Amino acid sequence: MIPHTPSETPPPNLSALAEDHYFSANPPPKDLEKHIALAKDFIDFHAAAGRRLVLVTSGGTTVPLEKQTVRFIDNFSAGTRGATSAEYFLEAGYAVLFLHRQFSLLPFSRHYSHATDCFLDFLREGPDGSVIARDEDAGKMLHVLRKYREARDKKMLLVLPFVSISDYLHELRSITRLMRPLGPKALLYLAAAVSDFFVPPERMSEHKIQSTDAADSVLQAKKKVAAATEEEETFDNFDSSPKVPRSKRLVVDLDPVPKFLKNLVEGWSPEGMIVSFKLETDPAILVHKARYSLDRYQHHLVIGNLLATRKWEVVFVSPGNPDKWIRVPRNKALTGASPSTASPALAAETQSDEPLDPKSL
Ligand code: 9Z3
Repeated sequence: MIPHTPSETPPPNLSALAEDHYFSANPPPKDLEKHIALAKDFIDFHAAAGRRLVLVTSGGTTVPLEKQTVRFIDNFSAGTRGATSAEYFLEAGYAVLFLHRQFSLLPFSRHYSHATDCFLDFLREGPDGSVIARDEDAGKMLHVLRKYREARDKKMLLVLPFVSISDYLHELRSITRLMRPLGPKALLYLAAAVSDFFVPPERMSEHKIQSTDAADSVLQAKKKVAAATEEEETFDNFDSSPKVPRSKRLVVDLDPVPKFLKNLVEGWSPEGMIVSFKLETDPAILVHKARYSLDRYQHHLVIGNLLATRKWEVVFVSPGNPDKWIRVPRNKALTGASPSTASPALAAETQSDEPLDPKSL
């Protein structure tokens, strides 16, 4: 979710003070310490081998409306870009730390987890009651299985989940700080669809937001009297249903998520190579917004994409270079292709017309 601010007034960067405030006001995910320990082992192991390591972020972040969360705001991202790119990075020799939205697509299993590609459709019953791959699918399945096993057995892939925007930011900050000793061998590939708005904890309801006043007598006897007399008769023309009293509506008031990219570039990972993604829906502003982001945060590459065409075209925007569009034939995009050694394309979902070498990024 990326807002277009018509005035182009930059939202405030997250100063060190604001950073401390954000991370102390928004509680960390309950598994953060466990994730940090796993990430540290993984990073140390690959640092000792002198290997390049990429942090791939993938999938959407939720915006909880309640502390004990029943409802949340979400976005469209399935994690296809992140999961696909992770396979290409592995193919190119990178160790991959895959920070993804819980239950979004994962490298390798993504080939068999869409509703249209359910793994059960690829299996059949053998004569002896065993379960085997269908003949027509066995070749590709074996290829994916071997790649998956190789990554797992060589400890090349660490998969860590997040759910909410604050989980994501806590995880991102902790992991990128751990990656600092890798210096330029650390690559950050930020493909997660990160919410720009959130409900700050001081305005977040502890319990499920109520849609009726049925519980008022138990919970808020006094408040109920005030609400009934004052609010139930309050109407406004805020939207197209002015006949609904305000007390019966859910009006969601969101704050901007502090811009963390500056802190990441300057503080959390000053030597790492940083690739961010910019998503827009309006083609007229995509490149401008990507360039604006690059100028503002001074990192290495912004990959721009449009919601409608993201599966087959992206634009690379990098300092001192002309914009570079990478396109794959539409009918080849997202066919579930696995990377081949010949084509370690990074940003596109399948092989690009102009394969890119990650070393050249
Ligand atoms: C992207 O633009 C990704 O390419 C997509 C991938 C989310 C479109 P799918 O998961 O989609 O394959 O369905 N990510 C957006 C990254 C983002 O939100 N960037 C923020 C920003 O530009 C923070 S770095 O402000």
